Amino acid sequence: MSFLSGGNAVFIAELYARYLEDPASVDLSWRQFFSELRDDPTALAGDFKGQGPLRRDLRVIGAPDPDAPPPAKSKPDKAAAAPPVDAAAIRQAQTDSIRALMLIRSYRVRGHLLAELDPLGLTKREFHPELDYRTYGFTEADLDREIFLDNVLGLEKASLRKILQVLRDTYCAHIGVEFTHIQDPDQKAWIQKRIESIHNRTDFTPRGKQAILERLTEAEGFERFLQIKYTGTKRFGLEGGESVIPALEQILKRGSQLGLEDAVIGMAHRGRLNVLANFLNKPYQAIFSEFQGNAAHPEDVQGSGDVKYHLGTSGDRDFDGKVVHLSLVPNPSHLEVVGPVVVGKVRAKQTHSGDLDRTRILGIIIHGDAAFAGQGVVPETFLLSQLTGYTTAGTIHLIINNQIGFTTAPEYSRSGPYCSDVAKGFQAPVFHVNGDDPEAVVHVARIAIEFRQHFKSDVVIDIQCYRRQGHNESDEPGFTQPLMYRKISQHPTTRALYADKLVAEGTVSREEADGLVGAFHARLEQEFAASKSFKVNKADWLEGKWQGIVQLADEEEFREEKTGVPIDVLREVGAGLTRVPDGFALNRKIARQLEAKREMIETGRGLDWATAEALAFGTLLLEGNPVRLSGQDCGRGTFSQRHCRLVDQEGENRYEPLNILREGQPRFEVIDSPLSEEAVLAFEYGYSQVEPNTLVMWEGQFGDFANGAQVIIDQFISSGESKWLRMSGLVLLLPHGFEGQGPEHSSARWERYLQLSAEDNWQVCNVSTPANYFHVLRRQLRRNYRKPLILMTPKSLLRHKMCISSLDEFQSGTRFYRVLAETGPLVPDEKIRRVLLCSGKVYYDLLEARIARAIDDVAILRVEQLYPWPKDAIKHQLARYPNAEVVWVQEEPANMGAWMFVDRRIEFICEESDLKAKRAVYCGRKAAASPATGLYKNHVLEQQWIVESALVGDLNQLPQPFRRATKLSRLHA
Ligand SMILES: Cc1ncc(C[n+]2csc(CCOP(=O)(O)OP(=O)(O)O)c2C)c(N)n1
Ligand SMILES: [Mg+2]
Repeated sequence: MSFLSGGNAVFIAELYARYLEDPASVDLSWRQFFSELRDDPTALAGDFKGQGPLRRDLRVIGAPDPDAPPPAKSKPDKAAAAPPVDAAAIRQAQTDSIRALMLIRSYRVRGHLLAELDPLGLTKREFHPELDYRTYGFTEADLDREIFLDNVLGLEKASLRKILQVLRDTYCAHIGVEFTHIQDPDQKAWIQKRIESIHNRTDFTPRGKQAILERLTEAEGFERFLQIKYTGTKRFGLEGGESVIPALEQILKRGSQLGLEDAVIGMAHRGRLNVLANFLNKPYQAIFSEFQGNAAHPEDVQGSGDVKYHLGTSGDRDFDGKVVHLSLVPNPSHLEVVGPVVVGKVRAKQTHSGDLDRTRILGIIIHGDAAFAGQGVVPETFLLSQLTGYTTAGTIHLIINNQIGFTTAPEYSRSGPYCSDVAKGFQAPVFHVNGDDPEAVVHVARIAIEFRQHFKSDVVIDIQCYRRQGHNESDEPGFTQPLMYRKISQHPTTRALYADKLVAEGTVSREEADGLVGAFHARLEQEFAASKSFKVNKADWLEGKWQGIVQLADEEEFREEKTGVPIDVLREVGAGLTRVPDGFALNRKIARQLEAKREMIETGRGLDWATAEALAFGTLLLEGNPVRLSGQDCGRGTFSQRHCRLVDQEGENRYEPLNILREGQPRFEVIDSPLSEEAVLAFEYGYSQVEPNTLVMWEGQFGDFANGAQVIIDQFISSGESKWLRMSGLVLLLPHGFEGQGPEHSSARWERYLQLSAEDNWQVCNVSTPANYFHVLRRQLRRNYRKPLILMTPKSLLRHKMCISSLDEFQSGTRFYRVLAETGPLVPDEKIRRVLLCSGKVYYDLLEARIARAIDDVAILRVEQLYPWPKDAIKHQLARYPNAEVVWVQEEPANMGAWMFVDRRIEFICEESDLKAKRAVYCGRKAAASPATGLYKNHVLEQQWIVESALVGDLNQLPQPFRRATKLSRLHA
């Protein structure tokens, strides 16, 4: 029993009457409750604005409106004219109205729980106490008494029976709407009005109904055809979820009327071929040809290719004369990770096509029910939805909810009632709809796109359906869901049910409905015959913004890009970096930093890391390339080094010097990301695929946190070009270096990137000078191809006295060095006793110790780019020291860092060059489970040991890197 029932109801009715006469006479909590009770949720908004619902509420009992103009003499006030009624009748009418309002409100909140959503009828709920009129104090005897509603539900007054009927039609038929969790009163009111005004149903024209039937016929016919021609071949068919096709159609059709011009779509395996063929109009022949084992792209010979249910495509479609460009993003098997890639692409398109209000370009993500509920990247993606640096003004999410994930039933897949529940935390409305009612599906699709275009926020459509076959077409679903599948085998298809309905109501004849099936089948037969000789057109993936960019064909190692910049441009940027608007209250420490920068530029000496970076950004901007950096706290910089956004100490106004270098320059976008790695990195990857001429960077707070985005690294960044022929120039900035901070903040685990390196898939660098950093960043955009750049970035070197460059090293004619050669004053090369090869920060430790000990017969070479392996450059340098021992020095444990990657490669060089050294000796920490010690003292001892051993140790005595360490020491055998 509810607190609103029985005697309570009478008490509340009295309270309400008092509230209506004088809102201040009741307690605040009751005041809020009563104001919410009203039909129109904007009532609440009114409250916020300090005016509010009260005036309208007064009308409920016919009291005069205090603000209304005086009534005309001839038309006496309604209340005044009403015949006198006895107190008991008034009480009854009030109580009825209140109870009815409570009931109505409950349907708005919970009606979806009784909606008939499951085509199989397996999960139908019949009763919910909050949706039972008895809960509110009504009895059966009250069903036919007229209740005054004052236009709530569009009814002036109605019997309880009628009210219930309208509520069930609107909230409990084939559509269940969850929207009362939305806090924005306008959005809530909009949805309520939109669905209540038409009882949540569209009356389709006969032509509209026929169009739906046609789409269903194609969706079903395509799967059936594949089933006949390629029985048992995996295709992850859509059968059972065919309504998705007319839903997508409606989103675009209505969308095009509301300004939509471009949609980027992401989806998983389920129904993908169907969406490609029947929605994106990929030629049926092409798909059949792929089933026959032919390559999807003519260039496939160069890449690994991918299975057909992962491939993407793009093309234009015409909706009543309005053209919409569509693209389906290729995706890996890893469910849901394509979502943020889609959103990143949409953002880039919006930004660079001037879609200022973001209504021209839309992201659509199609999900599976189990994946939507289970994968953490889903809420991470929603998280980006309304953030300034990432928003795309809302994505439409379509869940193909076939009530199963592989063999796992919903009760084992999630803890909440709906697979979509996570979306509610992000204020998205959720439309649950029965997939066997295609008109209802199209109806909600229409509302969804209208909502998105109007409110610019995410919407979820949960199409509840079933999966007619096993997980794939060779799976036996009866092993695990025998009852469900018995039911499915007897269940007519969505198309058959809809055709029956249209025949019964006389919209089409039986012959017409069957004729559609036959005609489509005949068309597919023709396409099938033609597929045998199908030739793929040259793919157009390097057109548009990618024009002029080519695939890397020759050896990266021998390419040299002009990345130096004329001195006057460097000075212009330098001056801009230190400029501060008049009246800007600069933080005192920052003021000192800017002063130091100014001096660096003026004297041309001592340029540090952050200045080099800013010069790289600034010069690219002046050359017409936008720059986008996103990552946690990257505006200031994790190590307080960047400060590319200055904050006024008085008003907290923000100022970005790089955005005001020169009039008309492109945008420098620096975004402090939310605390997500996976979705943010995926987003930036998507962005980089749209914008080859923007320097797009993602920075990890510390390099190790990139492991939260490992999926994106494995599935997209390292392998995307090989699988899908899509390039990306994305840069990953990963703070790395052993400085005694413990196991977590030392290693960016770059061994992982090195292990993934092959076929020139990307570049892995660990540069050690500001100038080389400047050049490696600029190189990204100064090449005629694009490859991701994985960059280990420093921490202590940001402020290291020796880690500086001179302005000369940035000027025209200078370039990036893959290997930094020894320049120290040493004995002649042939007398060099030992060559230390290393990468990154440890170089400075070695150098300082060498100077301190006045050693002159040990040379140190820095490998700045590990992949593509600069074999020639290293060979060239090693050849200078024919009599030297070769040592690889690293800070990381032997099973980490670059050792395993370089060991054999150095050996090949020694062999090829006929050096005295046969291979490199390892000098570094022993293999370890955890990257670094948590005890600072031990760290210092370890570091000293490495440096000492490298410079003067007996190489024969060095511990075996992979022999088990004793408890006492991580270094000594
Ligand atoms: C991250 C991830 N884990 C596991 C799998 C293996 N897998 C492929 S499909 C699938 C079930 C997906 O269920 P659902 O999301 O409901 O989509 P459906 O196949 O039912 O359309 C699973 C577990 C995967 N592809 N990705
Ligand atoms: Mg499923």
